Amino acid sequence: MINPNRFPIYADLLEAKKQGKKKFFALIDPDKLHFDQIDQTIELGQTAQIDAFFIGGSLMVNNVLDDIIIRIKENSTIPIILFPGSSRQLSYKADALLFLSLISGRNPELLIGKHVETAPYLKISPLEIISTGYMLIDGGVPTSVSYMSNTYPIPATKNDIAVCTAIAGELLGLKLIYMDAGSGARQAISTKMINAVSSSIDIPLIIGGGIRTAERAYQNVQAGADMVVVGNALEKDPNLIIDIAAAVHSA
Ligand code: 1GP
Repeated sequence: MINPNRFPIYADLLEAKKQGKKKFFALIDPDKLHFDQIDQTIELGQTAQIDAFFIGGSLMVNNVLDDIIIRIKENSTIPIILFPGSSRQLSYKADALLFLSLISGRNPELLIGKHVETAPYLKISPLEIISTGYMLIDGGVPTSVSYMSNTYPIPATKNDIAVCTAIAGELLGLKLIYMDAGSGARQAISTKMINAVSSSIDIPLIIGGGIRTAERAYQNVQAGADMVVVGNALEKDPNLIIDIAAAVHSA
């Protein structure tokens, strides 16, 4: 039983899954979004009542993580979840952090090494820590995550490998599975793979990477995704937030 006082965001995700309510998260990559675009994205996110802002990126060369979080907090009530591309992307000002274990890869640093380094900081942090099995799926182009993590993604048609990897993550006690084709993927994850994985696990499933339209987001939640993440497409057209949120919430 999850304590909702200690894990309010995760408890809400579990409750939503139980009730069949789907969630939409907008990803903000501080390196890509210009500061003048941020205000518009926050406003649209608030209007569309998105379920959270994810913040993270592969590099994060701009030192603006705290500034962006403060800006969101000042102008919206949407929860902020860190989706860190590295162990340096930590801010105590956010609400929660996905403690990612790259279970599709075989790089020990990203399975446990970095976790050991950051554990003492996370233990004393006010952040809600949500352990997450992160699975990269081949999206048709080499992605930043694949290069930076020095791992191969799971081939796009190997549903059985994806299923077994997700089950292993669940049995290890991870609280979420996040299947990601990588930011800017040419092909989003197939609805067949989403369906196969979602029907094999009981923990919530997040899908991201290469989702560019409300239709695609809708198909993903219909196929079994509990949550959908979109980043790239919103950088090009922030107004998409409204359509995608409506599509996901209608499912
Ligand atoms: C990437 O899943 C996220 O890690 C979002 O991908 O930027 O392609 O929407 P996009």
